[in-house]
Amino acid sequence: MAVPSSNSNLKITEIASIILNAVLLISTILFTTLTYKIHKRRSEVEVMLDKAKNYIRDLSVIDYIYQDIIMLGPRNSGKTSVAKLWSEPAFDIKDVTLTRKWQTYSRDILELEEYAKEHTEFRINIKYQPRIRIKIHDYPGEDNWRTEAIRKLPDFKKSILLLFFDVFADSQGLHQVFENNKYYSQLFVDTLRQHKGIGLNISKVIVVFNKADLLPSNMETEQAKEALKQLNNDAIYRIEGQFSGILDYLVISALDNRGLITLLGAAVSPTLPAEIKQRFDVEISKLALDQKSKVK
Ligand SMILES: Nc1nc2c(ncn2[C@@H]2O[C@H](COP(=O)(O)OP(=O)(O)OP(=O)(O)O)[C@@H](O)[C@H]2O)c(=O)[nH]1
Ligand SMILES: [Mg+2]
Repeated sequence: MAVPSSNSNLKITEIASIILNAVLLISTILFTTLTYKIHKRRSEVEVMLDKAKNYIRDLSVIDYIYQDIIMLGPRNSGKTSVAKLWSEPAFDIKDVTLTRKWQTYSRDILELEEYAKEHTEFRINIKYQPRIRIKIHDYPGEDNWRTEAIRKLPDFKKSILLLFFDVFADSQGLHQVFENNKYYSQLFVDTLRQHKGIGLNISKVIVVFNKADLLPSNMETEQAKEALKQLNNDAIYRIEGQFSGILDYLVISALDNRGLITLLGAAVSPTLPAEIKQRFDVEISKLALDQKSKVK
């Protein structure tokens, strides 16, 4: 029987040891190369991240603040004229045509000073540029559109309702416009009451007496406001019954721009976050003053 010699056993052990050493050496080389590459890649990623952070720090994110403004009122009361002037200041209201179906107009009205806030996850200070954007919903002044507008009210959060009244005056003085009373009828109030929860969505209601340019030139705004409330007392009584507490009155003119900025301010300011509201009020008062000085 052949017995393996101790010599050949030694050879096998030597070969195994060489192979093991070679494997160990290759593994070490691979491990070192890989560690080096990972480290290098990590440094590259860190540099890239730093660059990205710096880039983000220099950026200014637009912080849109949206406000829905819903315009109601009888035909001819000037809703579209005001909506157009707010969205295209150079618009000539003589070119306005009767509104046939519900329309919307959007516009960024004011950009306020930048502020910085830390991103909680990335721990970077990000600059925000608050920009106020209005969306005006203009409805034709007919009863079926009034009903449709009320039905849609719950779709908007914190909306502002502008209730337009038509105004007519001539050399004989102010006259009653019956369409106002007809539009803001008992049915108007009943339709509002049918939609429970509407009150929660409406932040402010402004009665807008438009066409102030037709009023006697010696009539003060406050005097005109009281006279117009008196002249439309049935409609006003119904509106007060529904919205007292969140109701305001403004006398404006789309023809000579009187009160247009003040109305815009009154429509946007109530829903703004406190820190933005203060800055907005200051800016809008400046613009309103500027406009007042330009009224013919
Ligand atoms: N004098 C005067 N006329 C105005 C004023 N505002 C609007 N008008 C005129 O009144 C008419 C009706 O204006 P619109 O803006 O179309 O009224 P509206 O409420 O949108 O009417 P509908 O779309 O029919 O519901 C137009 O001839 C306007 O030029 C204003 O302040 N003064
Ligand atoms: Mg219109």
